[in-house]
Amino acid sequence: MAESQYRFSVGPWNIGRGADPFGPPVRPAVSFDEVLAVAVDLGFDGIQFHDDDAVPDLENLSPAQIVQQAEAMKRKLADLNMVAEFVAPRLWEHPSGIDGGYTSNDPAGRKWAIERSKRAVDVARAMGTDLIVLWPAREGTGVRESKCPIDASRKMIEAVNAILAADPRIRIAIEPKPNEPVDTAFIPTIGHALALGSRCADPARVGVLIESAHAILAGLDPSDEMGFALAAGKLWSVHLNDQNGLKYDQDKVFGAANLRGAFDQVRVLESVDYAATGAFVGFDVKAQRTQKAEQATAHLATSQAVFLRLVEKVRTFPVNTADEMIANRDYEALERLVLEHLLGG
Ligand code: GLO
Ligand code: MG
Repeated sequence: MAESQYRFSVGPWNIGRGADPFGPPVRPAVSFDEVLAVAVDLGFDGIQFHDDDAVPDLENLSPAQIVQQAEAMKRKLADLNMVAEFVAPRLWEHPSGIDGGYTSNDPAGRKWAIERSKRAVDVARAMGTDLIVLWPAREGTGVRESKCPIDASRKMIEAVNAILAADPRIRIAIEPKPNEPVDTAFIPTIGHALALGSRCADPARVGVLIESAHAILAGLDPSDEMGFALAAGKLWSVHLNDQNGLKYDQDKVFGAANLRGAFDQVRVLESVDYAATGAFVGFDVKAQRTQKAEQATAHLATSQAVFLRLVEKVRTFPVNTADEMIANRDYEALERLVLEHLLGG
């Protein structure tokens, strides 16, 4: 049975201000230093970064200045015994990325996206992480006929190849999501991400980050998605959270909508001793809009607590009894065993 200790990570965007498409922010901005203090308090070891979380305003800095600031950030983290887990080029907020980055119909937009991604590689290197996360946010369409899906696939591969070529040590974890902000994304699932990776110049350096909610939005089971990636040795990070069915991306507390589904995700991670691989357990969770500012980090503490409780549930699961039931094809008994175990019986 696995006994390894998990390392947790979080991104600054997980302490949000409560804005949604129907209302403005309801809480004051939280500085990066405050985010760090929360992460330290929770005993997290890693910070997930967008490139401009690490180096604000990087579009207006020279490559040398970017590296200098990223190195300063690395030192700041090291002083707190923390590290950067990954860097993700934030392509979806800048005007040049309005029609998508790598698959934009505008050649200047595509060029910008690749250049910006190379800067993210510089940031990652300077911060001592070899992991780039690509969430292909706007790589898709709102109007299906506006882009050619065959072309899009080719452009995605070209972009991934350009990023791989920027640094021979860099690894890329693709974080697929089927929709939002686009209607239909070109890389909607883990299967697509892995297939894309296998067609790149160096498939060994392309893996995936699985977000629970994104799998659910694609109508898939997050633990099975994880299993599929783990079988290929490609699960390089996770964004644990939850999602109540097919609606907007909710980023709920881990286990909040489907506790059994959360148990199954922890179970699949435990089955391969994921903690021992050194990979982080990352959360991508949002505080409710109704939450007061001074209580706006409870969702992180709860996600971590639920995760750790579920680790215990997995480690104390009566495996032998379950195996007998499986051998006897008595899956109804297995169903009861799982439910009773989760209920504390
Ligand atoms: C949004 C994504 C987003 C990414 C983050 C890292 O749905 O989950 O939060 O994980 O920007 O690239
Ligand atoms: Mg995510």
